[in-house]
Amino acid sequence: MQWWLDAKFGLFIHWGLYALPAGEYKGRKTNNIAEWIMHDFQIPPQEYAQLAKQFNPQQFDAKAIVQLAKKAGMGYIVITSKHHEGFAMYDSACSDYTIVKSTPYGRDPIRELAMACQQEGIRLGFYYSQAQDWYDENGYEQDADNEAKNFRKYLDEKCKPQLRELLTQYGPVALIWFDTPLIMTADESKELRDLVKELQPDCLVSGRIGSGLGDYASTGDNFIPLLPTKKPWEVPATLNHTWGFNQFDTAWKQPEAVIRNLIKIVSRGGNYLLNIGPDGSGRVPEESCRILEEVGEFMQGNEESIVGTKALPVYPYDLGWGYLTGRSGKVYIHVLEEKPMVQLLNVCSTIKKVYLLANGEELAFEQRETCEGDACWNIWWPNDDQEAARARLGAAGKVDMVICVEIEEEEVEFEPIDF
Ligand code: JFZ
Repeated sequence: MQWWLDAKFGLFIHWGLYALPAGEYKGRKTNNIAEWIMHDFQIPPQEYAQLAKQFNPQQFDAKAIVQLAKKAGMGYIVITSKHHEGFAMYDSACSDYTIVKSTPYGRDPIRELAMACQQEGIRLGFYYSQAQDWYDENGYEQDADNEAKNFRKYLDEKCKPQLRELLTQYGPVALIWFDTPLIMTADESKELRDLVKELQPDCLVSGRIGSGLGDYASTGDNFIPLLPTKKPWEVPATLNHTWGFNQFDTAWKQPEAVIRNLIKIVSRGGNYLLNIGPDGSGRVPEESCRILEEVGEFMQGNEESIVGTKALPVYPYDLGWGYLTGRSGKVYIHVLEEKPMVQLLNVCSTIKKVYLLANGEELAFEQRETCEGDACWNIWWPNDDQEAARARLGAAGKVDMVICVEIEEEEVEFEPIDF
């Protein structure tokens, strides 16, 4: 799974029939995430299924989405192949409830995305709601009477056959993003994991397969672990509140907040899986595009400090003004605030060279002991003028000024605090 560890940044796509009501059904607005509208308003399956007749997302442009992800510096894409609503967003032979068979659109957007990803050299994974299926009478539903269902039948007749399709019809699949296992047993989760690995041994399995059987863990939306974890982890996150498109949700995160999150997550060794929700016409909300484009401007000059980095040993201080990332022989100091100069205490590695990552400008440095006898790095901006240095970095320095410190040693070493 080295590719996944190196990628650090991915694009999540939540897209399904829920993009049509987009947060409002029969005059009623939902307060919850838009892809839950069928459950939240208890819309009967046959009624909800009528949405398919209006689904004709002519604006969906797989190539443009892949390019958006690439420009933002993302290394993989994960798209909903079937969310809890039960509707297959791909050409599935084992159900009639699919975008190809039951909509006027009649095309397979996932095939188009898979082809675009292959052309652009970006990995593609599929979200698949393995336990919840609100359309299938034997699929689980949160807060419903699940014990009465014949889940075995659903597993054998829908879930496993559909997974088999996804893993045999679209070329190499990077990962299956399972979700909300609810009361699935460990054996059932294991059965799905085994099926994935049998069909594509290199395909990763997300943590929400249940019973700790994932190759990595997913946290809750924007929950970032404070301390190192046993398993690799990823933070799935939205750009506003909802995953699926909600016409009323305008609480967009600022690009600066997204960039800060990315750095914080990567500095702690995690991945950031950032979501877009195309609307009912297939269009990606303009705000989402704008945010991702700005993240791309940061990544343009600073990608080396994000992609392919690994978590450093835990630095003993909370810097407040920034974060550290690194790779063999290099430490990247991410400076997010105004600072006359940059000082790091308790770092003992030997400096070779210090420069601004995005333009290569060298910075003066000093390696010494403080009056207290602590190892210390001091680094100065050219002419002691951070603002002028920031201006020379252009868009790459707007939020974060990344200082690259080349060191003699492979691994940076921090002195523990001993007082
Ligand atoms: C789930 C889905 O129900 C939701 O629609 C969306 O697909 C999201 C990515 O995943 O919601 C969850 C599931 C688990 C947590 C948070 C949201 N969690 O563990 O904190």
